Amino acid sequence: MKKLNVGLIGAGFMAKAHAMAYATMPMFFWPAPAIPVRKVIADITEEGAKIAAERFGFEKYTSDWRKIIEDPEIDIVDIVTPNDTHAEIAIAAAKAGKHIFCEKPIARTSEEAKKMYEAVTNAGVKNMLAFNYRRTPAVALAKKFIEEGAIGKILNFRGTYLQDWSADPSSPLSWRFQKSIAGLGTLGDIGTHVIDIARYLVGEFDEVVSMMNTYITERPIQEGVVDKLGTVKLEGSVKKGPVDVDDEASFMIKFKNGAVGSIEATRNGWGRNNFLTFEIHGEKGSIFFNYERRDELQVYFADDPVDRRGFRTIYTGPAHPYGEALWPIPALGIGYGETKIIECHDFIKSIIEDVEASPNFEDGYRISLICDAVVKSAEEKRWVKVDFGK
Ligand code: SOE
Repeated sequence: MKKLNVGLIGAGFMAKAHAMAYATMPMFFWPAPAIPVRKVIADITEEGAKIAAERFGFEKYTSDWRKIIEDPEIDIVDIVTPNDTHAEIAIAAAKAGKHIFCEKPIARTSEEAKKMYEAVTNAGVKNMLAFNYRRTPAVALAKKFIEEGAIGKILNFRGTYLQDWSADPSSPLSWRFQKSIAGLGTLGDIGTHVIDIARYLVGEFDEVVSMMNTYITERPIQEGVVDKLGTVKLEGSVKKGPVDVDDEASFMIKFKNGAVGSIEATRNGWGRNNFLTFEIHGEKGSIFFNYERRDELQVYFADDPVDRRGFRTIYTGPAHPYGEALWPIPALGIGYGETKIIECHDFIKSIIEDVEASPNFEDGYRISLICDAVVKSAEEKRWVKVDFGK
């Protein structure tokens, strides 16, 4: 069976998720499109990279990501570093002819995203962005129902992504709160996941009107760069630094196909953990999904007999998208790991079959342009058309 050598750049939370997916993908999807080989991992320090190689099962390690780009053995460069490094690494990898898998959001700005999109297009390499939630079987099932016309023409999409890990002011000033590294705050970090799902299920955006808020304007400065996602609290007389990104973004949407919708994203919503939800109303029914109950898709079909109409819950399993590769009984449990395994499978399949991966850098660039419109609307307090011609 064909093998593809992976160079993973970064060694944090996402490195764990991606390494696990490379290791286990062929155990789920068999025959696998190809076997990913965990060849080299890069971290900032030699010691960190050595530990990461041992922990995540990589054959080699380096503290210089450029060595991975220059390595003729490497087929796939996988970028799991903070947002400020995505463009430089991806453009170098494209020039070296590597296929690229990159964590979301694509970059800090649409200008960087455009350069990345142009680089992969010029190089003709496969590229994919890790908007993994669309790979949840229940979300793919929603897509199937919509495409089959089961809920008719879509009228309205209501999406949320609510977390609470930054609601506490003593959560440190990690890179996610700094514009120079992250680009955007909540909008870029998790709002983009819902934008990806809305584009996947409903279609392209046309106009937005938005509000953006920063509730906690300074946070305690932490030592080191590792983002602990609210698990660490720095209290007392710790020095503080400014937060220059959004904590919350809420916006309404007009889609190009005439549907309307709204998205709310916050990392300051106490009690909400990974509350990524959508409710879609169509002319013939409705669909509801909540990632915190990700084995379930709720559907309502208006052509059911009147005396038995109501939302019903479908537990995803072998009969549903990706089901044969996963677990043999519905509700045995889909997790974050499974979404990453499916994502890894779909990317490797796109390389082997020589077809475009999805969502790719073009999608990432378009999502960046949508974010530009959301930011502009919040600043100018008016509806803004997304400028896809930029
Ligand atoms: C933090 O908000 C975060 O880790 C995001 O960056 C991920 O994309 C999301 O899946 C989980 O939460």
